[in-house]
Amino acid sequence: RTRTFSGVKPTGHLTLGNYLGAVRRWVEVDQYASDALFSVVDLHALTVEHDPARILRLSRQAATLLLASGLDPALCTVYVQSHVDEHARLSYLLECTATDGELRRMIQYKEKSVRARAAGDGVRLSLLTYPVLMAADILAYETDEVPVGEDQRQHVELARDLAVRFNQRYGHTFTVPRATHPAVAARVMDLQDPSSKMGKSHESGAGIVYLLDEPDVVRKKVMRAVTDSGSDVAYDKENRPGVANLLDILAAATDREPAAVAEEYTSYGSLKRDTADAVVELLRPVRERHAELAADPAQVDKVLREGAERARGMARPVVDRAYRAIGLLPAV
Ligand code: AQP
Repeated sequence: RTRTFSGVKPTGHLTLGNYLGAVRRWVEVDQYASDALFSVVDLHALTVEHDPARILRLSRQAATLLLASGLDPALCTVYVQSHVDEHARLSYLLECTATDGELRRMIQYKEKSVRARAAGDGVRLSLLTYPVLMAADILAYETDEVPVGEDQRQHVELARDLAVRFNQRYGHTFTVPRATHPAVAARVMDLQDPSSKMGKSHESGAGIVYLLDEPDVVRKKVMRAVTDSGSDVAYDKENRPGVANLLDILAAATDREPAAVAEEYTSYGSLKRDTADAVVELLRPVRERHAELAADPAQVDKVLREGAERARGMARPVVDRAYRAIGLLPAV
């Protein structure tokens, strides 16, 4: 069976981008079709200025939302990254495999380091090394497939490069993974700024639909989405990014093709109304289930405890093997 790994960072409330780009496929496809692990990757949330109490709250909320979205612990492994030491152990070996040049080339590093400097904060070293930790997340489980949004393509590419390099230098140790992306809505854009990704840690709350937004808030955000000049509806990502984003969202929410959806509309108003309705309906069961699960945190804790135990059992032999391969004296 194919092994699948993916994760979500508790840097903010989960968004429609996270859901359409990643979580929905984990729920509908990956947990059935593969041997899958899904993680709240909390160590990755420490790479920029953070508030400890907030990260703690958001980690619990993200785990609860993954279950509310439909991940079933009887089918897949759901856990928190920091509960499994193997990620950090392996990350160091991979730091000894990567070069600083290849990490400085990462687009996210370039963007976020500029932001951190502009805010007068130092750039944390972990912001540079974060893709290496992500490679460790993936390689520790002999992962074949990494279902992610388009924005993570470059990081999974690095994980592949490191796996190949390590195997060549020290003998076959890691499975070489590959990224998979959804056919539609692999990159959901900010409703207020269709040139930038809808990211949960971004400032513009008005352009971001959160999974836990009330229906009237979702409607307001979609109805106020920035559209392009012109008024006819056409699917043209380059010249009409705002409308194309709405078409992507509506198509993904209703399992259709964006270009076919475009043909059904002649005005932006009705496109926005239908998109808003589709998103409200898509998120309704997630919000309802979240409310139930949030009332029973002990149940979520149990899932995470058992998930971490299973994950540890899978990662430990792989990481031990890597320690031996790289030349470290085994502890007896
Ligand atoms: N806008 C998006 N469209 C499609 N997929 C997306 N993903 C994130 N945003 C979109 C995918 O969701 C999974 C988890 O994402 P994440 O937690 O790594 O990133 P984020 O929500 O983008 O969080 P941040 O903190 O705001 O990060 P940056 O600064 O990186 O944007 C991933 O599979 C991701 O591809």
